[in-house]
Amino acid sequence: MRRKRFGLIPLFTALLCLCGCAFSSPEELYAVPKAAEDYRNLQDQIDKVRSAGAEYAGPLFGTNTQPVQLMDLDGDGIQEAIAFFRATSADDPDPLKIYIYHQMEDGAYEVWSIIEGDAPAINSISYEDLDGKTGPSGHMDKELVVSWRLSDKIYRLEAFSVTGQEVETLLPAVSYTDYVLWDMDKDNQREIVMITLNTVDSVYQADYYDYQAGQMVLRSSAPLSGKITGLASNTKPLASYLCSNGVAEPAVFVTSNLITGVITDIFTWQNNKLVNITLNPTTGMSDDTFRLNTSISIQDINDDGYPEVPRPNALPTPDAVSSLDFWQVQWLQYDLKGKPTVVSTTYYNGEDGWYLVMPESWQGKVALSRLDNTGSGERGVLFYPYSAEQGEGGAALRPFLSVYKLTGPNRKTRANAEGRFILLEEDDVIYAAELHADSGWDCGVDQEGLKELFHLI
Ligand SMILES: [Ca+2]
Ligand SMILES: [Ca+2]
Ligand SMILES: [Ca+2]
Repeated sequence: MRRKRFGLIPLFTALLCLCGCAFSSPEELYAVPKAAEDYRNLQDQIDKVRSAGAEYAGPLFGTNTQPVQLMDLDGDGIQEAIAFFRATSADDPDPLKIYIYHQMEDGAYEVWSIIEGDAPAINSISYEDLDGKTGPSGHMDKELVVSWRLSDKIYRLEAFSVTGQEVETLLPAVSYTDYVLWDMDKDNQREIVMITLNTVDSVYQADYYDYQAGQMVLRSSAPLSGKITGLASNTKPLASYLCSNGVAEPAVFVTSNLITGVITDIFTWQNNKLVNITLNPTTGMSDDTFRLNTSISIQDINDDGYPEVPRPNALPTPDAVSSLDFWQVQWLQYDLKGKPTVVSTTYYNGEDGWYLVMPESWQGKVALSRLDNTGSGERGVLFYPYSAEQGEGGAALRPFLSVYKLTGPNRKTRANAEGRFILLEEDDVIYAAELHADSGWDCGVDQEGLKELFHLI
């Protein structure tokens, strides 16, 4: 067996007890429930490690968090078992152990190799074919992409290839803030796009690592927007596509915090370079994507498979020219050159979980206010005709539309109150509306039209 040691500066000598819960059933421990005999065979091997002084220490985050996982790493059609341990002895310089077990023909398991790490915990693990190789039976092999967690802000990414008992390091441990695996260059194989925010050395960039001759090689880097303070906590880097001249182009959307709002950088692979397509070279910022409102996230608002970047603008209320309570959102798609196109404009009500597509004729001509009666389970938004020229007090006295979110036992009665009609009904919520003929403004939308414009978030 070959041991692969993962060396780190011994900054973190104290072991954090991050995985103290007691596991009870095999289902909690194993990625895939196994036949009783296989389970016993594997358990025999695992018990040896545990009784020699180790505890389970599965990855903390991501989709693969079980302390025992099954994956065909060498592409021979037989799943290996990957088990995660932490040595209980404080003297062990590499307390984290990733055991890779191979199942033999008689069903018994043997240890193929052990990957060791000097970190308090494993943050996450991914299995990905990075090298494009296939195994003995023609199955795709899988590499291990391990994120070692040194602290709650410091991670290191390392990638390993497992061929039989041989473990090779494809990517030596690199500090990073977040990463995605995505096929950026359209060769049907994913690369690593690593995001690094290092405020100490002022490094804010995305790095593109691609497989070349046995290594993941840093082929290109591109800057993130300057002045960012960290990645947005409610929007993870998103690996997806943008639409350029009708063609789907791989792209990574990275949303970061600024002191006053959020900003999105969009990265694509063009002419053998990683490009931040939204970055304004003059300001060093993706200015066009900046937004004050941090709660409205990138999403595929029009269901066409491409994510849209929100551009929220505060809407007027009857009392104020602008308030931060009501937002009209333009949803933008960017092409490869970073040119935006508005694909939809909505009033977005994150609080009540719905949005309304704003007809062209309403834009700049609507003010909003709230009419909530939380005691009776009624949350309402009123739409008023509004004239920007008049500014303050430019809203009419009477609304032309009310939209209600109704909850509570008598919601059905309230939804059917005179003048109201139902937009959408769920188990314990009814969304209803009322068009007011006495507002003096023809909004150009009838009941059926409004139902089409109304959507849940
Ligand atoms: Ca295998
Ligand atoms: Ca690729
Ligand atoms: Ca879309």
